[in-house]
Amino acid sequence: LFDPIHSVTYYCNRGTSGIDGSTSTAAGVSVVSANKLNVLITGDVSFLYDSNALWSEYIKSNFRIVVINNNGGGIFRIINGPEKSNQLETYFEAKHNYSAEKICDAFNVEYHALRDVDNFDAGMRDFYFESVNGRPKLIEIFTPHLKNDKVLKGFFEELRS
Ligand SMILES: Cc1ncc(C[n+]2csc(CCOP(=O)(O)OP(=O)(O)O)c2C)c(N)n1
Repeated sequence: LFDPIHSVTYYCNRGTSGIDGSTSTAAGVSVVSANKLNVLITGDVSFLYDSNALWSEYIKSNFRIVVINNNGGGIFRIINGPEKSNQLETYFEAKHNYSAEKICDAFNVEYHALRDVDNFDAGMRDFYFESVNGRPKLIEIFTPHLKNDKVLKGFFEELRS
């Protein structure tokens, strides 16, 4: 979806086990590349599934997590099929009220939230500063649940044109 930045090394989990261990993978990579900034970009469901990845004294301030919280697995409004099901919200999207902020409290991770576009640039800049206590940082970006798929589909159209 985006041109790669050549100075950045990209890693990803994919396949049927994709979301279960993605935070653990990123945490592990950050431990073995301690002199580099490691940024995990993830969804709310993926983050919550694997939150126990934060149970580690080895992860430090070079580990940063960006959670894009659209309140569920937004992918199921984008791929064909589930959007026609009356089980969409409960069983495909797995809409929830769990809190990334409370998980950060539990694991001593510095938490930030972004709720509107106006604060985006300043919020992201702060997020990339050194953390106060040497611990990892997480920024949660809230996006509108029901607009999310329309924005992404619009972006696909732009790429095609
Ligand atoms: C272990 C595992 N279980 C289920 C899936 C199927 N799956 C793919 S994406 C997804 C939801 C991801 O939701 P979220 O992380 O919030 O990202 P979004 O779709 O909103 O971008 C699920 C359940 C998977 N890939 N891996």
